[in-house]
Amino acid sequence: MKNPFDEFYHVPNSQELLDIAFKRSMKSSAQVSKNAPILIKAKKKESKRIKVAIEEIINRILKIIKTVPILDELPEFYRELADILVDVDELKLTLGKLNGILPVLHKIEREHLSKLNRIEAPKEGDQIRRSAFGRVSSVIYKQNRNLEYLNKIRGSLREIPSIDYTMPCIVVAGYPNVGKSSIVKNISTNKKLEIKEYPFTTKKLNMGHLEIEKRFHKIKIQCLDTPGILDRPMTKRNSIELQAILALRLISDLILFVFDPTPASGYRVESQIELYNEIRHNFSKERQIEIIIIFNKMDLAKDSEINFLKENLDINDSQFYLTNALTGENLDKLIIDLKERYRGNE
Ligand SMILES: Nc1nc2c(ncn2[C@@H]2O[C@H](COP(=O)(O)OP(=O)(O)OP(=O)(O)O)[C@@H](O)[C@H]2O)c(=O)[nH]1
Ligand SMILES: [Mg+2]
Repeated sequence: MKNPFDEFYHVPNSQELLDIAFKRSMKSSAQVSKNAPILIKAKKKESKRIKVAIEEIINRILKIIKTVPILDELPEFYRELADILVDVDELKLTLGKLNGILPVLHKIEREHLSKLNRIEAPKEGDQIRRSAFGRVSSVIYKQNRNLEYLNKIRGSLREIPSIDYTMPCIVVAGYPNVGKSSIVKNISTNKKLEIKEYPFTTKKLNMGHLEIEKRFHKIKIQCLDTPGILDRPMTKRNSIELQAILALRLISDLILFVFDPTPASGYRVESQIELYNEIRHNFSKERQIEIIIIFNKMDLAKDSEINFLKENLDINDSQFYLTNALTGENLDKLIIDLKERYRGNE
């Protein structure tokens, strides 16, 4: 499913909104016969300007409200992710406030059009239009914080990856700085992933794809890079970690758990093991989702460090991949394994 926030377009601030509306309004021309009296011409011209400006603003506000999906109707993954990324109550309140000014704008329009009807000199028409624009501006300026808030959260909601529920999804998880993004970059089509020597480089979910050739057709597998997770209680986890937890909980078909056996990541191996056990118990066992274990940074890892992990996880050499995500060493074996799993019995 395409990211439901994909069509949440740029939200203009108050000034932009007013500029657009007033510009359109002043360009508008009323249909009035050349020979009509000047007073009639003035009335028609100004009433058209008022109508165009207010209509433009109302339409734009309605469009903003409509492009934000109704959160309660979204699939669980998107709904919960939106909940992590933004304050959903504040979002609803903001949309409500914007909706609330629509009747006010209609009222300003009605009042000024009726005043225009009663003018006795053409120059009064200009004054009434100015007064209408003044009232509209003051209503819209008061919405500036709401408009800017919407535009701000739009940034993070639009970055949510599109998930195809009909395709398998491998979720790559582990402690920060262990090489998750380096692995996804190496094995998938997503070559844009940011890789840095410090933890929490990845702050959001990023999708990549792997293509698998079946006998008669190709299938695509999704491969999701996630932010690092620390071994700590769920209530202490921040919104960056929670995105990874959510992906594990709701969209993983297979988990690649990445360990850094060396001190390079800056985190203790014992803590990584604790996290692995939590994920195994909470997100894999019940749903019978398999975990593939990766010991990354093999170029740095000492035998003693690898053995320590093996012993503590109680696994043998055939139960993990020893990889170097920078050179790709042994990742080819991992890809073959993944392809075997998804190729199934052709
Ligand atoms: N020597 C060595 N360095 C590696 C290897 N894999 C990754 N690195 C380095 O480890 C650092 C972290 O790599 P990332 O791929 O950003 O790690 P990550 O797990 O995605 O990190 P976060 O997004 O911060 O959680 C970078 O400096 C990488 O160059 C490896 O196999 N060997
Ligand atoms: Mg990363």
